[in-house]
Formats: sequence, structure tokens, C-alpha cells
Amino acid sequence: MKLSKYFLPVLKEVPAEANIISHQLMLRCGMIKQTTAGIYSWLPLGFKVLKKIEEIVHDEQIKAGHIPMLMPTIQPAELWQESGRYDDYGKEMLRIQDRQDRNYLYGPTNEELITDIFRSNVSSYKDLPLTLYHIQWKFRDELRPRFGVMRGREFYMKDGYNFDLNEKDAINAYNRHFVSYLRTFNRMGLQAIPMKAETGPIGGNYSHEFLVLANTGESTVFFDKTLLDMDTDQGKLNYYQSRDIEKIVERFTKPYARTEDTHDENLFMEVPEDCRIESKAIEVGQIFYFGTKYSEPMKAFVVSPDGKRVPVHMGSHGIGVSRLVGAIIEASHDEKGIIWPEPVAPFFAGLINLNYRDDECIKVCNDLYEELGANGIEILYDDTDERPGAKFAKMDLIGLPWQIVVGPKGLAEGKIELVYRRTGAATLFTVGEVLEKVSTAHKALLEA
Ligand code: 5CA
Repeated sequence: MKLSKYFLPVLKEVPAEANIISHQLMLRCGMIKQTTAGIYSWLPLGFKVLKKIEEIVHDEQIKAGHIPMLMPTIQPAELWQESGRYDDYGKEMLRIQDRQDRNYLYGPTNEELITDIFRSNVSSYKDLPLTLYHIQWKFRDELRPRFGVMRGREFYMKDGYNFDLNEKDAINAYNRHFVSYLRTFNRMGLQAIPMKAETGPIGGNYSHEFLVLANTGESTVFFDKTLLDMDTDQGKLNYYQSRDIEKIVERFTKPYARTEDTHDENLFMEVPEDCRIESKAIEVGQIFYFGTKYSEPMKAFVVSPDGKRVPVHMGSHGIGVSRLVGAIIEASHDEKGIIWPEPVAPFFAGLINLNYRDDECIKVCNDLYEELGANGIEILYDDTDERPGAKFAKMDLIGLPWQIVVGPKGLAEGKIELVYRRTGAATLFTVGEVLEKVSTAHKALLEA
């Protein structure tokens, strides 16, 4: 993409309404624009990151054997009256009437809708286990929307729902989600720690939240430091070897780790003092097992192997896809701007032409742009007539993993500069060497 043809409305000033770094950086980089309180437009750069995160979420869900689909944002009130949540959910639910005065709502979550789809189509244990998921916009009329996309009113969420014959199978599904979530966040460069959590308006018996440590986080967490040293990339897995998956869950749930709501000071005191950590954190995902809470009132029954009609056991599993954009920035930035982990970076490299009037610079930049592009590498080429200082500052701000800098002085010696944004390390190479280094780094990313 040539910057002269792109839409990247970078702001010079720190916007007054933003008081945490991720929100400031997202506004300054022209990633989002607030439409009204807690509702944002995703501008091209932000939209690219959102889609990269979404792709990783899909990939790991499909690897775990879960099936993607898409449900609507608007749901009929009747389904929520059946489960009893239409009245329970309170003011966070946005209620809507159509021209015939029929009641609808903008979905804050989808347990009822998916249970309705299930009961209309599945009636035998032979069709289980089944896990369906979608990634769709949600609306919750939060009392205090704040911190940009971190606590929006409209937000993008992955929500998955498992249907199983009994509690044991449903716990296997819970464990699959647990392990797939560890991997999902790991692939985005995040260390998300699973912690025992309260179930809130979703209800149920067990729940874990996945939290990324950050002093701007809204949750308070208490945990054993040894969790920070545990590797969340589990290598190749067979998700249907239930015992193997369960062992991973056991390993991660053994050390003390709880959110404020479930915190037990006496148990926490049993953790050696130098391992006790209390911190602020951002909740990026949550999983629930709630048995027959929805299937019983909504009559989602299957015929069991011994011929009885039994309500299915269910759980639901969410990832805050839009919140993750903010969480990743909170975890990965410096005083100059964002430092994108490669798998979610909007472009793999930025290309800076220091003299837009110099024929040789233009030719080298165009050749690099064409050749890297032909190798499937996304490049943002700053071909504008801005001054070099402004170009450097902009590239640092938007934080692409690599920067390629082409200027007349270097070219006179046959060299251009390659900068690694995370460390700031800058080295002079020939054009051929830069092509090779960037292509090799990109290949490593694809193979990871
Ligand atoms: N039905 C269940 C699981 S699908 C559910 O709704 N879970 S949840 O309430 O925990 O939401 C799932 C994830 O969505 C959260 O972990 C959080 O990362 C994200 N989320 C929740 N509320 C917001 C919000 N107001 N703004 C941005 N992300 C949010």
C-alpha cells in the first residue's frame, strides 16, 4: 500500500478524551474514530489489525474442532423470556421495537439463540459432541464505557457454545477451550493467565477468565508468580485426547490464580510470600460451564443411548476480539508508539523514501515495493512529500515490525537501512540483503 493512496488520518496531538495509552495510540494512529460514547468506527489501519486477530481466533478454534457460523445481532425477546434472562439482564440490554411493536434486543451474547438453533435441529446423542461458534458484534449498554475499545458498548466478540450429553463430556469441551485460549493469546504475543472467576449474568458452575497483566486493567487479580514462567504454547495437540488436554488444564489451575470476586485471602497466604502477586489486569476471554441452565427451560433435549430424553449440558466461551487490539497495545508499546507483535501487525514492514524527488531513491523503493509485494509481504510505502523526521515519527508511531529506509546518501554507497522496531537496531545492507532478510523473517512468521 502506498501511503499517498491510503487513508491514515494520524493525529499530532494526544486526544484529551483518552486517558490510557492504548486508547491514545489508537486515536493518534488513525485506527479508530469514536462515533458516539462506546461506539467506534474502525478506520483502515485499525480494521486490518482487528481482522488479523480475528483470523488467529478462527484458526485456533477450527484446530480445536469447533465449527464457525454466523448469527444475527438482533434477537427476538421471546427467546430470552423462555430462559428467564429477558427480565434478569437489566439495563445493559438494548431493547428495540419494530413497527408492529414486537420486542427485540441487540444481542449482548447468544446462549438463547444458539440453544434455539440446536433444539430445532438436533435430537440424538449421536450428533454430540458439538461446538458451534461465531464472531459477531455485541451490544451492552455499559454504565461507564471507557478506555476506547477496551470497554465499549458495541464490541466484537467470539462466542462459542458446546453441546454435550453429560457433565463429563461438557468438561472436556471446557478444557478444550481452556487450552485453545492459551494458544490463541500466545500467538498474539500475549501472556494471558487463566484465573478462577465468578460466572455473573451468564451463570453456571465453573468459570475461568483469561487475563493479561497491565496496570491500566480494570480487574484486580491475585496469583502465584510461577504461572508467569509457564509456557502457553503447547506444541502440536490432539484436542480429542481428553486426558492429555485435562493434564494441561490441571497444570495451569494448580497454582493459585483468582480474580477479585473469587479471591480467598487464606488460600492466597499459603502461596510462598515471594511468589504472591497482586496486580491489575485486562480480561481478554472467559469460559463457562453451566450444565442445563438454558437447555432445561428451553427444552433442548436429546435422546440418550438408553433411550431417555435428557437436557444437553452446555457451556459458553468468549474472546474479546476488539478489546484485544487495545490489550495488545497496552502490553507492547514504547514512548514512540506501538510495537506490533508480527502476527497481528497491520503491515509487515514500512518503506520510507527519504527523498521523494530523487530518481534513484524512487526506483529502488518501487523495486522493493514490487518485489516484496510479489512475495506476499504487506508493505506500507511512505511515498509522500513529507520531511524525513515526520516520516520516521509516523512509522515509529504505527509500529510496524520492520522499517526499510532508502536515502540518497546510503544509496551512493549501495546501501539502505533496515530497522527492527522492537529493539531499534538499525543496520546498513545492500538492497538484495534487505530483500532476503525481510523475506526470511516473513517466512518464519508464516511457519510459526
Ligand atoms: N456468553 C459468554 C461467553 S461467550 C460471555 O458473554 N462472556 S463475557 O461476558 O465474559 O464476554 C466475553 C469477552 O468479551 C470478555 O472476556 C471480554 O474480553 C469481552 N468483553 C465483554 N464486555 C466487553 C466490552 N464492554 N467491551 C469490550 N469487550 C468486552
